[in-house]
Amino acid sequence: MKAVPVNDLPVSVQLNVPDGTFTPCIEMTSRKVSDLAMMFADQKAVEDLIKSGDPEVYQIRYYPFQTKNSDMALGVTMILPGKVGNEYFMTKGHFHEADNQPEIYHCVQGEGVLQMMTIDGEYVAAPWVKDTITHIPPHYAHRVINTGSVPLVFVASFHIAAGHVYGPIEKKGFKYIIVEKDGKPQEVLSPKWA
Ligand code: M6P
Ligand code: ZN
Repeated sequence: MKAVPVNDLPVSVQLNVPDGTFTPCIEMTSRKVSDLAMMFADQKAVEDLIKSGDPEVYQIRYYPFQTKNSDMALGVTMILPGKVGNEYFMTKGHFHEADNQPEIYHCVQGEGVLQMMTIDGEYVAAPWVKDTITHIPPHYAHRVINTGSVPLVFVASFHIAAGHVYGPIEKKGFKYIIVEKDGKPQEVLSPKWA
């Protein structure tokens, strides 16, 4: 993430819910299937999608509210509807680097699942609809999955000092994956945990 401008004055941004954009915005990151290739169970489907144009899976917009002595940040993520094989589009998912750092996620559009899991595999899945707000305590990795047919948009509030750790999720993923079965989302044990 970019170097953070220090600003001790109040800041407001204006969110456009349908596409998850807001103004002004400091940084936008786009993640494609190739950026989270190792996260999906069906590696053949990953390869085929990359060959056929490597579609975008989600966009993150970021605003760090860095003052002289505080470090709140805003992240708005828009996950497109879609699947890799039969597994729904999702964020990479991460732990926080600092072990005293929680986060609040607010789903403002769409439907899906917020998966949370400790490093020991203690797993909690929160079903998400518009305006579900979830507190993610310290030590829980977090990933959002879009199981609906419109972009899922969620607002995240966290401290910049929380940091992101992706390694354990890249290696082992979450205990369960969410796949479409008979037209509906279903939670099944991840092959990496079987
Ligand atoms: C939220 C916040 C960000 C995070 C983003 C996408 O906006 O938690 O810190 O980067 O979601 O999640 P990930 O980094 O796991 O792809
Ligand atoms: Zn986080």
